[in-house]
Formats: sequence, structure tokens, C-alpha cells
Amino acid sequence: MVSEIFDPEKWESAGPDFDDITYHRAVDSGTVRIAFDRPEVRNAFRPKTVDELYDALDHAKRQTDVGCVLLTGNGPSPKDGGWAFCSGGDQTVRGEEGYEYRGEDGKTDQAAKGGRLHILEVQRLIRHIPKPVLCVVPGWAVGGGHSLHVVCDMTIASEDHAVFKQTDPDVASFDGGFGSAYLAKQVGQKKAREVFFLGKNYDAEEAADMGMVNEVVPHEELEDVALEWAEEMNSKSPTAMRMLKYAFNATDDGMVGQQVFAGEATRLAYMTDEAQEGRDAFVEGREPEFDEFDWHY
Ligand code: S0N
Repeated sequence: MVSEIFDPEKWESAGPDFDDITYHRAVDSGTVRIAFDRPEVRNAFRPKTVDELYDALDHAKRQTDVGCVLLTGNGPSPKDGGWAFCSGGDQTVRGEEGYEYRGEDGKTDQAAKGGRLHILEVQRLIRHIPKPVLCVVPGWAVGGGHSLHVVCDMTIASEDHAVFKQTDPDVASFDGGFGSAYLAKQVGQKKAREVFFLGKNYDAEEAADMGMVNEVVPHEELEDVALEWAEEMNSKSPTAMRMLKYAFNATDDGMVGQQVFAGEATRLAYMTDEAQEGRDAFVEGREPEFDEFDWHY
């Protein structure tokens, strides 16, 4: 079972198989669904989970017929029925130098040793993937899991089970980037400091009132509403959606935001006759003829 609220008839495998996440594509649709699949630990991520999440997102990014990406968590927990989107970094694999992932044979994965905090690479991929990423929160969104919801383009949450909570200072970790600074852009400085400094629980309604959740949805309808939102977004102009996402990002992303936005502008410019004349002139060893092209106003 993927999730009690997941309808298997609407989905098929999206390609690569993973252990710590599931990756599906809606039938006859450009929507993909990536889900944490460690419900017994409230979908905490270990280094392997993060690697798989990165790979799935990168795969979705490269599919030109894929639009919206849903990021969610499977559930409920077979142990106690609890629901989670993600409870952040798996604290049992956090060693003195950072994360140490012990594989099936009990040996430490050297690639994960040394405190490589690569969930931040996933955050950046969510931020820069040229498609909307909708966070679908069926239960706990905690610590690094809370930060992932913050960086997604939009969030919808279960009315019955979603709980938003920041425990970073309780476990002596701190997301000083999107998790905190960008959260403050969403909910305001005072509220963001309250979220981190007090570590209170907020239900879906409170999170929506604060401005970090777009819609509160009855639990049983969460996956259906997520798919409806995704299909709505997929029906829009891909170029407009991409440029809008990058425009929203640009004001907060400094020169990287400018670079990403400008990269898309360059790609669009390359499609013009004017750009093709520049390229052709070079390849043909002649001076370019730009006279016929307007100085638009
Ligand atoms: C989620 C909470 C609030 C749920 O409480 P509840 O419902 O009472 O369930 P529990 O009985 O507590 O949990 C059920 C089982 O799940 C295990 N478990 C839960 N969360 C984790 C976890 N994060 N790691 C490992 N195991 C977890 C429980 O142990 C329990 O197992 P059993 O059944 O065997 O007893 C509650 O569980 C809770 O508070 N969890 C911890 C939340 C937390 O502190 N997370 C870590 C916060 N920090 C980060 O995420 C690091 C941030 C991060 O990753 C990062 C950020 C920026 C830059 C880099 C990084 C990086 O480190 O990579």
C-alpha cells in the first residue's frame, strides 16, 4: 500500500524504482507524485532518502511532458496510524560529524559521512525546477520537513492530521536559509521567530491563517484535490508558468535568481530569427545582418 488516501487506479510508476520514496505519474497526465515512504519514522529522511528525492526531482525536471510535481508523504504509520509529510532529518543516523548512513551491512556509507547536509541541494532543486511544486501535507511537517514545505511553490494540508512544527533548535540544528529566512517572507518576521523559537504545533487552519498554507482540505480528499490543482496548473502555458516561478523567485534569490531568470530569457531569445542570424553569420564566416530586426519599444 502506498497510502490510505492514494487511489492506485489514477497512478502508474513514473520510472525509476526507489526504496525510501515512491515515484508515480498520473495516468494520461503530466503530473508526478513523489512521496516519502518511511511512515514508521514519520517519514524522516536519511541520506539515502535525500539522494532518491534528488534523483526523482531531477528525473521529473528532465521530462518535457511533465508539469506539476506533487511532494507528499505516504501513510499512515503501520506502527500507530500516525500521518506525516516529513519529520526532517533522521536523528538516528546523525553522527558527530553530521549524518552517517549505515547500509544494510551495518557499514557506514562514506559518501554520507562528514556531515554533508545535502537536503539543501534538494531545496535548491525544488526552488529552481522549472515547474510548479505543490507540497501535499497529510500529517506532521517538522524540522527539515517543515523547511521543505516552505520552499515548495504552494502547500495544501489535511484539515484533520496536518501539524506544522519547527524542532530545529530542540535538536541543535538550524536551517538558516529558506527554512527560516524565506519562511519570514511568507508569515512575517515575528511569526517566523515564534515558529522557530517556541517550537509550537500549528494545525492546518493556523498555518493557512499565517500565510504558509494555501488551502486546508479534508483528509480523505487531499490527494484528489492535489491532483485537481496539478491538472489546473498543467493546463496553463508552460513558458508563462516557468517565467512566473522564476520571477517570483528572483527578488529573493539575488544574482542566482537573475541568472536563472536570464537563462530562460536567453533560451527564448535563441528561438528568434534574430538570434539565428547571429549564429548563422558566425558559422558562415560573414558579418551578421541585423538591419531587418526592430528595436522594440
Ligand atoms: C514528528 C513528531 C513531532 C511526531 O510525534 P509523534 O506523533 O508523537 O510520534 P513519535 O512517537 O515521536 O514518532 C514515531 C516514530 O518515528 C520516529 N521518528 C520521528 N521523527 C524522527 C526523526 N526525525 N528521526 C528519526 N526517527 C524519528 C520516532 O522515534 C518514533 O519511533 P519509534 O516508534 O521506534 O519509537 C516527533 O516524532 C518528533 O519531534 N520527531 C523529531 C523531529 C525532529 O526533531 N526532526 C529533526 C529536525 N532537524 C532536521 O530536520 C534537520 C534539518 C535538516 O535536515 C537540515 C536543515 C538545514 C540544513 C541541513 C540539514 C540537514 O541536517 O541535512
